[in-house]
Amino acid sequence: MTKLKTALITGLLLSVLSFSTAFAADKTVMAQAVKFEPMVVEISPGDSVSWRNMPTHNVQMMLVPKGADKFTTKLGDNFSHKFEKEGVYVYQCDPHIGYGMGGVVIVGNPVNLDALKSAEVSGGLGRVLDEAIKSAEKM
Ligand SMILES: [Cu+2]
Repeated sequence: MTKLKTALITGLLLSVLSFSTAFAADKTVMAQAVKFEPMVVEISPGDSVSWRNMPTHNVQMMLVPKGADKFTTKLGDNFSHKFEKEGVYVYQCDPHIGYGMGGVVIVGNPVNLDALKSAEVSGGLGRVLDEAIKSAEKM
């Protein structure tokens, strides 16, 4: 390969890389009363979600794809998280899950849909899970 070709290809690769980094998206979820708005967000691997307006709320990941981080945020804290692993994430707000306050993050393809369908949860989280399955099946 000539030096020119190598340089051209290297330049192309670098611009593709910086393009994808520059356009990594950040979606915002707002806590409103006892709901997350929007309840379901769809992102690509490498994108982030920011939870805002969280004075009396938190996020606890309840169902996540295999190998993904099951994190819990501190009550009252705004929070951002970068999602790397593909799949459906189902979370709840601990104080308000009785009212069905929870949400769903779908990262790339819903690779863990079967696991979600066989998950045994009820009550508020069960309603959030139903929404997660419904959204994932539409993809
Ligand atoms: Cu809450």
